[in-house]
Amino acid sequence: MRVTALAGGVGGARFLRGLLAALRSSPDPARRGAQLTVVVNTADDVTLHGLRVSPDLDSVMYTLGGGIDEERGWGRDDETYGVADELARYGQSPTWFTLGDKDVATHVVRTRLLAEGRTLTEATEQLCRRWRPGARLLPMTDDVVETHVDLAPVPEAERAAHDGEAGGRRVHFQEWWVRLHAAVPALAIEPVGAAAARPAPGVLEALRDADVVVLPPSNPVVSIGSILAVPGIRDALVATAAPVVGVSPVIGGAPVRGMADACLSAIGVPTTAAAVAGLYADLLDGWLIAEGDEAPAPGPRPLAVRHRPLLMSDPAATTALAGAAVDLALELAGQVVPA
Ligand code: FO1
Repeated sequence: MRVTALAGGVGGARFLRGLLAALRSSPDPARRGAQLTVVVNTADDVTLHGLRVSPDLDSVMYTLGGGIDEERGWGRDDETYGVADELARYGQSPTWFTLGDKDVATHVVRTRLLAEGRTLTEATEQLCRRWRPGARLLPMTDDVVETHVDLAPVPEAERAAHDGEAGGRRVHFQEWWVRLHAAVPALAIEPVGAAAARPAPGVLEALRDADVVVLPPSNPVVSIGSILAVPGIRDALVATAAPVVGVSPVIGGAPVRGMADACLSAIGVPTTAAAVAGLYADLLDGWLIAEGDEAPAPGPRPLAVRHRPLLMSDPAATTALAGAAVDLALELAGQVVPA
């Protein structure tokens, strides 16, 4: 069985760990032996201090490989910050994005491989040789895509609450997300470079040849939305014979985690499970939503909706949620789902 997932960072990575646990612990031998391929968002990537940082690839790699800081969901466990302290003493900015010492090694390796002419796919493969994440991690593209955010003007009286930001300018997604906590309204969010980007090698094949495709509860705008903005990926999802099953990142009008509501507002979409499903209406076959949330109105494609506990509060709950996504996919594929 071939399972392909799209993913962003923290939430996506946790879900994927549950997905691997659900597959490996299944009584069904096909699921136990399933191969997981993850197509990871790279539009959060940023160059800092000359180092190429791929936060979502790293969050997935460290989470599945056992090196993640569990509390934050990004960066390395047992981290120290000697390099960041020294950079600040040299007056190097930005200081609002902190690279831990162990994490820096990952960026040094990636940056060096890219400078030597390797692709991001090849650099990721090399980094994964150490981490053995139990899944094939593919960047969505080897081309540079970076999400930029148009900030609304910030009234003078409110600037102090936003780190002195006056707004009315375009910033990298990370500056909006990390420095401004997505609290300055975004007028537009654009994955710059996406329209000219090509899917990384293996991405379209992984979608075409999959038996099951899963959309974890990742940010529908800056994670899944950026992946879908790479020409060819959305079409491959529409065309694949595999059932495409998604998990809502919204429960009862609020994001499960993170600040997806700020991103949805920027594109004029309400923060509801039904509205998020609408963003995927052309490609989605199954949708897991929380008890009490409304099913989306019928769209262009038949959609099977199930109510399930969506909170990834502990590993058991996360495994059960991911297992429910696979159950629904196999039900839609016409396969009997063992109890
Ligand atoms: N998030 C923060 O809020 N502050 C940071 O200083 C920070 C550093 C960082 C370093 C490496 C990395 O892989 C991720 C890091 N993140 C940090 C998380 C990251 O910026 C975002 O949460 C993701 O890009 C959103 O998916």
